[in-house]
Amino acid sequence: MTARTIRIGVIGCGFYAQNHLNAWRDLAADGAVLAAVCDLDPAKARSAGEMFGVSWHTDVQAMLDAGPLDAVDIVTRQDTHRAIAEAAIARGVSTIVQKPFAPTWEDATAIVEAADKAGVWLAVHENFRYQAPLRAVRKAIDSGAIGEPNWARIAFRTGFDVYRTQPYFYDEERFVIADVGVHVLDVARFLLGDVARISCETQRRNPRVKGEDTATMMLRHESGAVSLVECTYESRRADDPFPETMLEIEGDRGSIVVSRGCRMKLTSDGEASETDIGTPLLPWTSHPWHVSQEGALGACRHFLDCLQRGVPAETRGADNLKTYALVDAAYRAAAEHRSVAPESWRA
Ligand code: 89Y
Repeated sequence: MTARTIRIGVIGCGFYAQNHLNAWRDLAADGAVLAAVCDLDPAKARSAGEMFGVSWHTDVQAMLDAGPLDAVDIVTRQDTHRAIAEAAIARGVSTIVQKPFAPTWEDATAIVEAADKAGVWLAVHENFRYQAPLRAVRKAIDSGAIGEPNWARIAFRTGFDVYRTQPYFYDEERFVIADVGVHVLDVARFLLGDVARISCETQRRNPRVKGEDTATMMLRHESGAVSLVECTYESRRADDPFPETMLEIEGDRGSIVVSRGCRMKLTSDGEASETDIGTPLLPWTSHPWHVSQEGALGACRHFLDCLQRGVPAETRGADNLKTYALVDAAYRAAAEHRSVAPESWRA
């Protein structure tokens, strides 16, 4: 049976949106139809429209009016997410929202509630957990090779010049945890399960930025496992791993260590093996961004499959609120010098 086609409109045609556009095009054979693009900036909208051979718009309502669309993929800055998501949800259009979900908890929950009320499918484009290397780690854990994971260190440490392509970073009040910590915290949930409490120390090591550029967090998972979750844009090292996530996970039977270049060392009952868990470059990906670009494709592939089957995504709105609550809890923990239970202080 041929899979149902899903007509998608991409809203926001900026720097990172190019990856979503390429991903949807790559998924054409699986039933994705990139149907329209939209950006407030006519030059960006037109350029994406022409490049991908689809109609382009500068107004979201006009794009929705032109329809018909099954889904929108919102890849704009977070302060615009709520209004755009609500507009799509009001028309019953399935909605994918780029991370970070929204600037505030109130906005994020309002989007989830609007979708629930309207019975509309909603997902957050939280893409790290869909990267091939992190899927391979999850698979290794599921195989039972290391036993029950009970300790981990998950780190995104880089000195790569992220400000060149994302200059708004200089002015973010909530910076590295909200931007990339949100991914790493989601990975911690993905690999070790939900979190009972979190503590956090933040630093501003680069005087040119407004917010924190370094965070060192410690999590107690509901399973009893403990993890250290680190993120920084101020790590000066040769062989910078950007944008790979480095990790070490220990269980009662063994361990998993992922090092730069997507190398996974698996130790199981004293036997060690090493594998390459990366993937080859795609025609539209390049180093160093490849791992992240491939993760965006993995996320789109998962969303397409869920939309076709009519099932919720792993990173559905309600699930992503748990990651969002963890981000908020990290900021609160840092400000109040204590550990914070993400769910309870939200309750
Ligand atoms: O903004 C960040 C993200 O979400 O992934 C990589 C990034 O673009 C820079 O670290």
